[in-house]
Formats: sequence, structure tokens, C-alpha cells
Amino acid sequence: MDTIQGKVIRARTSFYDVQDGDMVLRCQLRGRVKRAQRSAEGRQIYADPVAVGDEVSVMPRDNEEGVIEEILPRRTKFSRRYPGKRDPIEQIVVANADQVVTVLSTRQPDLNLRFLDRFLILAEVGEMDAVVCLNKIDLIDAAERRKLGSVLSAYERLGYPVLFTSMNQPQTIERLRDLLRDKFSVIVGASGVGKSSLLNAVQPGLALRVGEVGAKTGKGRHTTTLVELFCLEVGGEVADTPGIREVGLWGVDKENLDLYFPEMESYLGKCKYADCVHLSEPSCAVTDAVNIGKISEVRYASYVALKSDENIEDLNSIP
Ligand SMILES: Nc1nc2c(ncn2[C@@H]2O[C@H](COP(=O)(O)OP(=O)(O)OP(=O)(O)O)[C@@H](O)[C@H]2O)c(=O)[nH]1
Ligand SMILES: [Mg+2]
Ligand SMILES: [Zn+2]
Repeated sequence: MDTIQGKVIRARTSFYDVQDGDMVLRCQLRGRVKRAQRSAEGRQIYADPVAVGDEVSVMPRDNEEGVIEEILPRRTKFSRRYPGKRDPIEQIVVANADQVVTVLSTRQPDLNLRFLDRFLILAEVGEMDAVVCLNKIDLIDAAERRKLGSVLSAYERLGYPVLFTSMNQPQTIERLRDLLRDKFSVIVGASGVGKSSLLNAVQPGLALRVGEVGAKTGKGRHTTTLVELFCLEVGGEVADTPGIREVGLWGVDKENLDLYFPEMESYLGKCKYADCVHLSEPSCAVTDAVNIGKISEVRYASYVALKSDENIEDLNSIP
């Protein structure tokens, strides 16, 4: 048999479903390819060397199974630091996506803007566009909606499309569907914010499993357990992902975190001290801009939190 080219639509450690047209083959990774994905000392670099969205060449064994012979070069990747391991390991959540849709919810679970800022940085590092989606707007009143609208307008000013959605309000789903059309998107966010529900609303045929949010904890229950890629009837593809507890940054230049905050750009180089990190230095152009409202306080608070985060995997220290 000849090798075929396909796309990974599901990845379960050491088994990968590869789609080529109507055919889906359950594949394993050739040992030679697996070894090539380790460091020179044989250390594990990736949580899984193959990611959903990867284009691969496969040697079919029969109509159901095959072996991945090669992972083709990735156009983009959405990676985070794999949690729970002492040695830094990269988890490629999705490869080759065009855009990252970050879903937040107004309540159940409560809004978490720190997550959002981290996802936006990862999208930037991975060279993808990003969309901000505030879901469950049916759970707030008009006053709160105005308040959140004004907080999120900071993101709109940075050029990110901001959507306000509810799975119960079809007109809000329409806008989401439009943004997904003809693109390869990955949907990310905390557990329970409604990622799978939104995709079901966009395309009811998907029938993705959704789960209740704990009444006491206000947290999701990690209903989606695998990254999975789907074709959209309107054109394009979308990957649903499991809710993330931690957004560990990966591949970020920690010394120059300010470069990931586009709103700081025009102030950089204007601080009194050339090596200013914009925390508590006097005559800092960035903190001055925050004080007069030119830079959003919420965004600046994220910057400060990231500056002291020990768990950022620096670009320069990745083996
Ligand atoms: N009120 C309201 N509830 C929603 C909305 N969207 C989703 N939900 C509910 O939120 C809960 C969690 O939804 P899921 O779609 O499973 O959330 P998820 O983000 O996919 O969660 P994980 O798969 O665990 O990461 C379910 O009970 C949904 O019915 C919404 O727009 N409004
Ligand atoms: Mg889900
Ligand atoms: Zn400064």
C-alpha cells in the first residue's frame, strides 16, 4: 500500500485517529518518528509528539489501522506548559489552527480575565488570531452587562473581536458561526464555561457531551476529556478542547513580557530607566499610562501577575 496524507482529528496517548476524506484510520506512531521527537539525551520534550490538527503521512495497514510515518511541518501551534511535571514539557494542544477562540463565562464559573490574558499571549506566541467570547450572558442583568462590556472594550481596542454569547440566544450564536466559517479554530477556556455547548448551538448535529457546573463549587466537571476536531457545515473546522485548570505559558520571552502587551508598545523606551520592568520604578511611562487610563488596569494587573509567575517556560531555557 502507498502512504496517504491525512489530518489528526483525535489523539489518545499513542493512538491517533487520522482522517483522509471519508476514511478514518486508527494509527500508531512509527518508533523512528517517536524517537526523533525526543531531545538528544532521549528526554521527553512533548506531552505527546502528535497533536490534533497535525498533517501526517500514514502507511495504512488495512481499512482501519495505519502507522504514522511522518509529521509534516506545522504552520502554527497552540502550546502550553504541561501541568504537573517538574521538568518543563510542552503540550501542543492543537497544531495548524488559524484562530483561538477563548471562551469565558459571566458566572458559573465566574469571569477569569487572567486566563484570557494568558490565552491571548499563547495565541500570539503561536502566531494565531484570537477571538474573545463571553458566554452565559443570559445570567447577568443589563447593568452588569454594561460593566463587563466596558472591561472587554479594552480587548476590542487591541483588535480582538469580542463576542457576547448565550447558547439560548440564537442571534449571538450566529455571530460566532460567522467567525468560525472557513477557518480552523480551537476553542479554549476553563471547564464549564460552555465550550461544547456553544459548538452544539453552532452545529446541533455535533451532539457534544456537556456537563453541569457544580452548584457549590461553581466549577465545571471536565466533561470534555479529549481534544477533538470537527468539520463545520458552514465551512472550516473547529477543535473542542477539555477545560484547562492552568494556563502555563510556554515559549514566552519572560524578560520582555511587555512585548506581548500591544497597548504598552508606544510607551516602551520612554521610561526613566532603560531597564525598567514597569513594576515600581519611578517615572515609568507604562505605569503613568495606567494611572491616566490609557492602559487598562485589568490588563496591567495581568502583566504584574505574570511578571512574578514562576511557571512561565522561557523561550531561551527550552531545551
Ligand atoms: N445559562 C447558560 N448556561 C450555559 C450556557 N452555555 C453553557 N451552559 C451550561 O454550562 C454547563 C457547562 O457546559 P459545557 O458545554 O459542558 O462546558 P465546557 O466548557 O465544554 O466544559 P468542559 O468540557 O468541562 O471543559 C452546562 O450545564 C451548560 O448547559 C449559556 O449560554 N447560558
Ligand atoms: Mg466541553
Ligand atoms: Zn517602565
